[in-house]
This record gives sequence, structure tokens and C-alpha cells, in this order.
Amino acid sequence: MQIRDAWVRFGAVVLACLLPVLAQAGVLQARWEFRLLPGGAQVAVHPEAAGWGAAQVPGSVHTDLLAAGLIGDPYVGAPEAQLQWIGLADWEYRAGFDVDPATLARPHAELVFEGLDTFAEVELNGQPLLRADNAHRTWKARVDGRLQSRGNVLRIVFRSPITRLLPAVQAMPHKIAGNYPSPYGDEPRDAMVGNFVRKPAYHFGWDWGPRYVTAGVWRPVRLETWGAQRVTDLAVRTEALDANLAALTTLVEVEHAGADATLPLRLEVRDPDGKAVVRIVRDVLLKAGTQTLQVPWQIPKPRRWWPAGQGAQDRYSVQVTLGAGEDPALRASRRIGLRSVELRRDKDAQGGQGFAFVINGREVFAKGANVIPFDAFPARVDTARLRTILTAARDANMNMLRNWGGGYYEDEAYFELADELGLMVWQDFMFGGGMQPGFDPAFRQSVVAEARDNVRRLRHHPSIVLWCGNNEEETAWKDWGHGRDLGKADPAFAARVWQGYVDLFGHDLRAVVAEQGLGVPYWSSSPSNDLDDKANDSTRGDKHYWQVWGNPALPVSAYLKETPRFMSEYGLQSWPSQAMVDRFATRAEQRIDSPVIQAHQKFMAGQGNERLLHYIRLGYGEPADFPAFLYLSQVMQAEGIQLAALHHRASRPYTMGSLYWQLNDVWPGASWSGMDHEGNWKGLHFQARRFFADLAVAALRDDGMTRVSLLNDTAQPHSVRWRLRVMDLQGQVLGTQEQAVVLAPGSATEVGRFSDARLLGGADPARTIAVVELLQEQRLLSRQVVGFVEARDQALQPGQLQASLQGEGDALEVVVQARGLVRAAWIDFGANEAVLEDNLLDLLPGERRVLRVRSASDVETLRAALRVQTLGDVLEESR
Ligand code: BMA
Repeated sequence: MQIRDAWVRFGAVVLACLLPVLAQAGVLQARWEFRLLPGGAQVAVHPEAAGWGAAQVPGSVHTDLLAAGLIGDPYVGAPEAQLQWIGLADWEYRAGFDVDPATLARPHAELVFEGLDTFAEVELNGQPLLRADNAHRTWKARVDGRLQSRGNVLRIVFRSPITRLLPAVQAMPHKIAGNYPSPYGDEPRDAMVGNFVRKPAYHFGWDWGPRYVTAGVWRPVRLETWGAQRVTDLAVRTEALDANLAALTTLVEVEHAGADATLPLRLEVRDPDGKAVVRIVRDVLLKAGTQTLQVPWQIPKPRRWWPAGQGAQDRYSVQVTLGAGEDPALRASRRIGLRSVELRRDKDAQGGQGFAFVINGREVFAKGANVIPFDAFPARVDTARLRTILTAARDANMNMLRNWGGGYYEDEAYFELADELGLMVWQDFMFGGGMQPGFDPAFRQSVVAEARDNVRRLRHHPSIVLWCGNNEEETAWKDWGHGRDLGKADPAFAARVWQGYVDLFGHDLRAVVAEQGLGVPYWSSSPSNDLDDKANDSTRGDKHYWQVWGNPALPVSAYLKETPRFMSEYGLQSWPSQAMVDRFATRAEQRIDSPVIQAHQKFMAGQGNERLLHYIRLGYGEPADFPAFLYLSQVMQAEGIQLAALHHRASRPYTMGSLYWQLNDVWPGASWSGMDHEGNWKGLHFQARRFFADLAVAALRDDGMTRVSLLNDTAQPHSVRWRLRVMDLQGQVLGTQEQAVVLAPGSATEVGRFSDARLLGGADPARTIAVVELLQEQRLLSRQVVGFVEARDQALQPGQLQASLQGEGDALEVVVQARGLVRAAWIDFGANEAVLEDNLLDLLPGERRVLRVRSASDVETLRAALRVQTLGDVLEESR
């Protein structure tokens, strides 16, 4: 008691120096500080973090330590092992704030914590306020009468999830499957806590990212105040929608205190041009408590929201006002898109079952990638970064992103961008893999609360077309031995675990989506056929295919033998560019097996680079040096994923989606991504823009036979020509075929199969290629160069490409001119930031291309830095 009193007095003195910030209703403006919680085991080992230091909210303890200079950059070098103590420590945050008189005078007040990571004890002015245990939830606490005009103090203690949960996990006679065990000894390998806590799973380390078990106030804290009423939610339910009419119901949730009251409720709807198209005023009777008011309305000839490539991304704004409307607590607004969504699962005659997204009545082939968190510390991801990466997704002709379940539910800004860009979002609930304690009622309750918070927070976004229970849990249980092993060890416990799974993902989350999701479909797991017998089946439901890259590491040609109904994951790794690698490793450290390089390669505990070399060797041969390894990893990835994606598209309508793993990176390192951590395009992303183009040609060679298909993802028919030319590497044409065709809307049309013998005649396969093109009038829409042997064995020559820089300022261009065939030309400017219009280019003999360049660097610097790698040059060095 004495100690506590002394501490309170000491705290009061320190707080006097805190300079409180004046708070109004809205995001709480306060100066935050942090330190190690006194008395914890880490204080003696890390006295440097025992004193108060400035903190950032929203933020995380790692970024606060970094800003205070107490740790080095967690992304540079190989510091992970030394930083694991942070995740084992308890942390204390505090903020002082004053409240302006008008805000203080309001009868009701609430503190809203949009993100607390994770086990948090919150106090206001020395009194307990709330305890939190789920980072994915919004936590709210009424503070009526508890605020003072000056010197309010919020104090939050964050407990280490590892030390908090470990005793219980260790006491379990049999564990449930976790994800990636820590290689650093901070947590026993056989008692992982990650699956027992509602915290982003990737914080515990993943096969593309570091292990930083962070803590903190990761989203804003808001102070909300109101009078007798407040509007707590606004949603619009679509009752019926087609090209002629939209029938809608506005759902306004209102909290009212005191006796019955009648107030006017105003609804105003503006069309995509900002013109008011609906104005309704009506008196509503409010009873004490929470109620949902319903206001129906209609729009003739609605302007519907379409995915990219299918039509406009029109949106309407809906605003409601209760009473006189000056009070922000009595107003709410939403931007909504009018679209219908159906997950079509037609059964076929062979016992299969389809998986197709139908938007506004039209089947849409889903093209895109899986999204992982944009940073190890989510609070430092800003809207600009999201805009860069999501715009790049749309620019690469993607129309769908799958928000994978091992991260966090993205910010409003993410979905706002997806709406604007026409990117459909497949939204996983945040379960990244392994198995959850669904048998624990408290755990299930917490998940249901989290799901309600997030579905209600995000449901007005037209981009969201699917809520999916989890990533890979059903298949892990059924196909990877988790169910079998636990069943052998403890059949009764295994049965409880599985029942918990079915209750949580088969029932609870399905019910939340049905009640709150405004008609968006639910799917219990990816991959699955929604709790069918088999979880990862090519003939039913969605599929993750990892026999290429994963075990048994089949060659990329195996992609052509796998034809799913919807491919939601497949992938190949690569390294980012040399300039990016230079950010975290010195040149001396840049060896395939150096500790720093290995630290940034997370696949299978150090085997990732071997796996990459396996694929590089199969297709391209041995890299001569580290820069060649980086370059060849990107070429291999881009060409391999292209093969799979084009095969999926050519298999339409049997296959209705192709989402590769993965769009983006969490940090700078090796991964399956097509863009690096800063949003720079790797070769894959440039290639994706070509292989996902709405009008494209797929020339797929397998077992000595080239199958040519023409792809049209637009809703219109197209008159086109396709042309196939066989030529040698110097451009001499040995044979040509050409044909005009009309492509039906939303179709894949096979136009020919050609044996090698027919194409080559007697020509040397190492010195001959087939060039397959799709043309509309004089315009080349799409082209593929087909080799008859692996690139490794092609007679590609060095020195076939000349590159120069011309122009200046905004009119800067790279001119590339090929002599003989050039494959996979990669142009860069070293450490200078420069954005090129196109890259990773195949150039036919004699071809010239002019590419726009945007850069802040001056021409001479860029000219000196201009570098081009081609397969002909790079392979020559290793021969
Ligand atoms: C998939 C994902 C991730 C993983 C990726 C690459 O199956 O669901 O868990 O990062 O594979 O191994």
C-alpha cells in the first residue's frame, strides 16, 4: 500500500510535466509516453527502456523503441534474435489530456479504442476502465461523469501474450496445431501461444516475415460525447437491384436515453455526380435504449458498381440526420455502391461443384493476388502506401484481392480504395492457419464479437464480395495430418477440437455474416468446399496448389496439369531488386548463404534459397553471382506464374478465378510477392499486367504440344486476329498462320493445338521460337514467345540489346533496340528511384521500344546508372 501511494505521488509529479493536450470529441489528442512496466523481469536486463519515453499513438512498442533510439532498425541486418525480449515484456503507456468545457458539459461520453494489441488493462484517472484481450476488436467504455477539465490520465498496461498464455498452453496434455515455431527460444517450439490469442498471427513470424511480437495502441482512441441521443450506425440493405430499379432500406441505429421522444429523421442520397436524388424527412418515435430505424427508398435506373473491367465504380452518398442536426453525434454518412453479389456453385455432371463470383448477374473471372499485411507494425502503413499498392493491382488488370487471414482487418482507407478502383475483396476472418480453441466458449464469444465489429464496420463497401472463415484450417486438419495425429494421441480431445472448429467456422461466423453482412456470401475456409468431405479439391470449391514451389517441388510445367474451379493460392518466390537488398545488407553480406541474407529468407528454416535455386536451375541454369541470382529469381517467378495464370484463364468457365500468392511484402526480403515492401514492381507485377489483360493470348506448351487460346474478360464481343509465327532467334520467319475471330463476351476460346513437329519442321528447337500474337486492327494486344526448350538450353546470345536514355524532365525515355531475340530484359537505375512504364521485356529480333521514365534524379545521374540485364547476357556469364 505504501509503495503504491509513493508511486501515485511520483506519478503525479511526472505527469505535471506531461503538458496535457486539450481534447474535443473525436480522435483523442494526447501526448503519449511509454516504458517497461516496473517490476517486470525485463527491467533489470533492459534498464534503457525503464524510463518514460515519448510514444506514438496509433503505434507499437517496437516503433516507439526505434524512434527513441533504444533499438536499431528491425528490418536492417539480422537483429531479430536480439529483439525478442520486447515480446516477453509487459509495457506501460500513459497519456495526459484536458477536456474543453463544451465537450465536458455533454451528459454522455465514451472512450473508444479502435485497436489495443492485445492483453490490455486500461485505467482512467486511477480507476479501472476496461480489460481487453482481442486486438481485432473495438473496445468501448462509457466515461459519463468520469472526465475532468484538466489533467485526465489514461494508463494502459500491455501484458506479454507469451508469458501470459504459456503456462496454460504448456499444461495441455496435447497441443493443437500452431503455425511457425520461434527459432529464437523466446517461446518453446512445442507450445506456441499464437493460436490462442486474438492478435495478428503474423506477429509471431511467418514464412515471408519476421517475428516481432509487438504491443501497443495500434489504432486511434476516440472520445465520443452526446446528448439524449446518438446515431451509432448507418447501413443500407439492398432489397432488389437490376438495371431498371434499386430498392433499398436504410438502417439507422439510434441510442436514446430518457422518456419517449419524437424527432425528425432526414435522409439524403446523392448520386455519383453529387446530385441529390432522394430526400426523405419523417418523424420517428424513439424509445429508451438502442433501436434500428428503417427508411425504404428507390432509385430508378441505378448506376451500379462494377468490378474493374466490367463497368464503372459508381457510388452514392447517403446521409442521415436526426433532430436539428447540428450535433455530429446525430449525423452519419456512408458512401455505398449498388451491386448484387452471388457465389455461384453449380453442380456439374461429373460430381464437381463450381465456384464463381456473379456480380450484378454477370459471372466475373476473378484475377488477382493474395494480400498480406503491409508492415510488421500496422500503424505505420499510411493511406499513400495503400494507394500505391492497390492502384498497382488495378493497373496490373487485377479485379480481386484476397485479404489473407493471418494479419489484421484493414483500415477503412483500404476498402475505400478497393471500392474506388473496382477491386473485389475476398475477406478472410483473421485465422492464418493451424487450429483454434473453438472448444472454449470464451474464445468463441470473443471471435463472434470481433466478427460483428468488423462486418458492421466494413459492410457498406461494395468491394467486399466474400467473407471467409479462415485460411487453410480445414485442409490442415484433414490433409496435413493434424486431425489424424491428434486423433491417435487423444481421440476425445480431437473430437472436441473438430467440433469446436465446426461450431466456430461452420456456425458462428456464418451466422454473423448472415445477420450483419448485407447479403455478402460466407465461405467457411480457404481452400474448401465449405465443409464438404474433401477440403482442397480440384473439382469442387476453391483450391490452394503448392505442389509447385512447396513439396514435392514439381517443375512449373505441373501448373498445366492442375485445373481447379477457382485457384485461390499458388506461388513462386523471388528476391526484390538489388537496390532494395542494399537497404538491409551490405554488399559484403550479399551471398546466398550469408546470415543476413538467410535472415531475410523465411521459407522452411533456411531452405528457401535452395528452393529458389532448384527452380532457377531447372529453367535457367546456375546463376553466376548474387546479382544474377536476384535477377533470375524474378524471371523464374514471373514466367512460372504467367504459365499458371494463363492456364487458369484458358480453363474458363470450368475455372473462374486465379489469385496468386502474393501481392505485397511485409518487409524487405525474399517472398512470393510481385511488389516489394515499398511498392516497387518486381518482374512478376509487370508480367501480371500482361497475363491478366482483359484481352490476351495464352500459348501453353506442354508435352510437345502448344495450345493456343484467346481470352476475353470484357462484357463485349471483340473482333480480333491471332497470328502465330515460327522464327529463328535472328528473326527469320519459318512459317506463319493468321486467322480472324470474334471473341464472345466473358470467354476463353481455344483456336488451335500445334505439335512441336508441326511447328518446327526440321528446325533446331534451341534456335527457334513460336511467337503468338493477338491483334485488333493494327494494334498488338497481347503476345507470347514460346520456346521449344528451357531458357537454359536456348541459344540466346549476349549483347543483343542496346539501351539509351533520351529526353529530359517529364519527357524522359529509355530506348531499347534488339538485334537478335532478347528475353526478359530488366532495366533499372540502381539506387535512383525511377518508375518505368514497362519492364521485364521480351523483344523480337530487330524490335525497338521506347519506355517512359519518371524520376526525381537528373538525366546525367540516370544515364550513368542505367543498367540492363537480359537472359542472353546473364546466362552467358554462367556458361
Ligand atoms: C499459403 C498461405 C500462407 C503462406 C504461403 C506461402 O498457403 O496461406 O500461410 O505464407 O502459403 O507458404
